[in-house]
Amino acid sequence: MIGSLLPRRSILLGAAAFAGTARAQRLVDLHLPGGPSERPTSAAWPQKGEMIVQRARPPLLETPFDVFDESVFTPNDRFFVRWHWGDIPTSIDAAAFRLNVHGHVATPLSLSLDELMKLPRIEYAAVNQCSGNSRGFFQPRVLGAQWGHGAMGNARWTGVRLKDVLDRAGVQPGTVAVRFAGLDQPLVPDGPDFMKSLDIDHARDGEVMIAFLQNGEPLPLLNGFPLRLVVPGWFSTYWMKMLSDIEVLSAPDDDFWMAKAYRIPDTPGANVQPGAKGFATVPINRMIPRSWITSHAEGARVPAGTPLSVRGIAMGGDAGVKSVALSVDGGRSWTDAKLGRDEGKYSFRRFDAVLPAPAAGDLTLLPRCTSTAGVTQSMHPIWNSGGYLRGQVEPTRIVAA
Ligand SMILES: Nc1nc2c(c(=O)[nH]1)N[C@H]1C(S)=C(S)[C@@H](COP(=O)(O)O)O[C@H]1N2
Ligand SMILES: [Mo]
Repeated sequence: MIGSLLPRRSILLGAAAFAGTARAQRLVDLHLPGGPSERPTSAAWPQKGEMIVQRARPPLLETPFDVFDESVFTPNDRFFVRWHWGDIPTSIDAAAFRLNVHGHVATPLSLSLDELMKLPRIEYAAVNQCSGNSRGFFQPRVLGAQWGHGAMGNARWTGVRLKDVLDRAGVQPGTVAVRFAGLDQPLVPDGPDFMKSLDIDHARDGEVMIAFLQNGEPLPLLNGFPLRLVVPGWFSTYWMKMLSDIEVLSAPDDDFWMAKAYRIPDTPGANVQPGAKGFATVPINRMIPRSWITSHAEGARVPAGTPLSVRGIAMGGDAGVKSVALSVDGGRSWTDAKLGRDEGKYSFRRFDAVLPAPAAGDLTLLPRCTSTAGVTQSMHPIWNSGGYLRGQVEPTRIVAA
């Protein structure tokens, strides 16, 4: 069984890559305001093509933005990578691997990959987006990885329902949440092990998936081989990689990663004034609509006097993409874009449009997505100290000449 689907053992990670000695290929300008904006790329990480190196240990690898122009599905070897702790297994024995389910259950489980794969399969496309995607654009700047827009990716995920696994263990009355942990470990003795939890109703909604395939292939090791949680519509912090432990809880999760980290202001749009204090916070949760031009990079030159073809990608967040409109006059007038194939509501969706011939001069392209839940991207930036939930209309400035 394992042999037909998953490699018996994941690829060994090169020590050189972990030490961050991988050679830079080029510098990419992320156009981040207010600080260093260029980052080196490297193709030396195991199972990865050219990636922007935000940090080497633990690896934080960003997808170069031109990758999003090629397909609505992000190839596994260009899919972004983010880990909190540097102690990541460099090799996993698929035959010996077990997924443990314990806590407030009738029957604790220790499932092999073979056993897990006997459960009914589900498959859907979903965007995996880091809570801090685009954090580098926050002004004033905030602490944390200064990501451009490439801490996201879209894949077709295949796996089993979390619900089916929980049902097998027999969740007991009085359960409130389910907590997930992976095989990675803190590097420092007192560091809090990375764990995240979902409310029991969410965990049992039949959509949350324990995935073993990403775009039809075993997960790359850096993206969580052999199993990861997929929580469609929700930020990636919940998408536990190398998922090895599921704990059913009869009391709310008061662990660091839910109670202290990854919290957003409980205000409209998670927006607060810089320096504001005394507001309530909640764990980060659903994503919101976003869209980007992919056909033209910042600063691109286009012919003046010729109709302008543009294309890009949009996501609805926790819903589908209803429409994308484009403006070249700062938002005074909008033209509807043509939407590409619908790959499911949690997927990226392609859009394109032909805009009237621009006169010579600077031009700002503004794409704006409205989700099927009726949420439209804002024209205004938000701010919070975590650098979370950016969702404003993203300008691409080009020059017609
Ligand atoms: N085990 C484990 N899972 C994890 C994390 C982690 O540090 N350890 N980071 C989370 C965060 S914050 C993000 S953004 C995503 C990144 O997923 P990717 O590396 O596959 O792109 O993994 C999530 N799952
Ligand atoms: Mo993240």
